[in-house]
Amino acid sequence: LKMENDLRRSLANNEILVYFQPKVSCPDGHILGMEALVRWQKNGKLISPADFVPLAEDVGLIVPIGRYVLTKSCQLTEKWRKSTGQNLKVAVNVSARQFKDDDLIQAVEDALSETGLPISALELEVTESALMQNPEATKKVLEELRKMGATIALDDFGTGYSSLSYLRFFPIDVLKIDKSFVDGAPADQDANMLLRAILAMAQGLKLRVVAEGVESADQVRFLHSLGANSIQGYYFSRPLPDQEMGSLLAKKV
Ligand code: G
Ligand code: G
Ligand code: NA
Ligand code: MN
Repeated sequence: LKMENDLRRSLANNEILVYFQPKVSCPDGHILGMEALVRWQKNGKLISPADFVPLAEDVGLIVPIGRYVLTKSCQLTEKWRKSTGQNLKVAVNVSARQFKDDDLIQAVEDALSETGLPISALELEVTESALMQNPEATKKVLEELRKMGATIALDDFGTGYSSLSYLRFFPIDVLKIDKSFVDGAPADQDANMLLRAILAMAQGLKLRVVAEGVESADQVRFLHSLGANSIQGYYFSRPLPDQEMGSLLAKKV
């Protein structure tokens, strides 16, 4: 309860921060865009989303926090698009609770009109388990967002328990291959075989792919050899505060 009350005050106290992790082209490392990753700066200490997003979801605070992250992400990305002249995209994570309790379409429209970001630059990342909490209703919202011009990415792909038929049921543009599949590559033959199968399936279904958790040059080479064209991970960059993300863009793009 103490943590819930602290979290309740965190937005008003400017303690909710948005970090950004670059998504880069494989193998050359050209920055294509970034994923927004929320942080809670509580008494000077950074708390990772794994340690407060589940609580925020349970008590409904993920709705105002999610709106804040969305608006901040659109605002900064529009600034970086202007300063670099590059067609950068931003990916924002969305929880099941936001589909249920918030008018997500209105939230997106508000964020875009407030910031001027074109909707073609906005990607929404949804996990398989979030999709499965209310498949029919979630599908309708995603179809509407996609019709408006947003991109839909399936996060943590391969870690859920649902059948692959949902890849056709939901309007999905991008698969984010979970870090657990990338971890073993290229030393572990089983990991390599799974990555190869996922990439072949994605190509067959005409889905774009982002490999997550890429930490080594060997992994970059291997993913490139399998036809992966976009990667995210510590090898290129950790999630960065917005000023550092801005500096990186100024240097690299
Ligand atoms: O940044 P980090 O790797 O610690 O993120 C851990 C988890 O928290 C990831 O699964 C990510 O999807 C989730 N997460 C990060 N930022 C957000 C956010 O803004 N909203 C929601 N709903 N989840 C987030
Ligand atoms: O949304 P998702 O659950 O995929 O969140 C990505 C999480 O993975 C974030 O917490 C981010 O900090 C973390 N992450 C991103 N790249 C790497 C990486 O290369 N290695 C490790 N260990 N974690 C990573
Ligand atoms: Na994510
Ligand atoms: Mn992920």
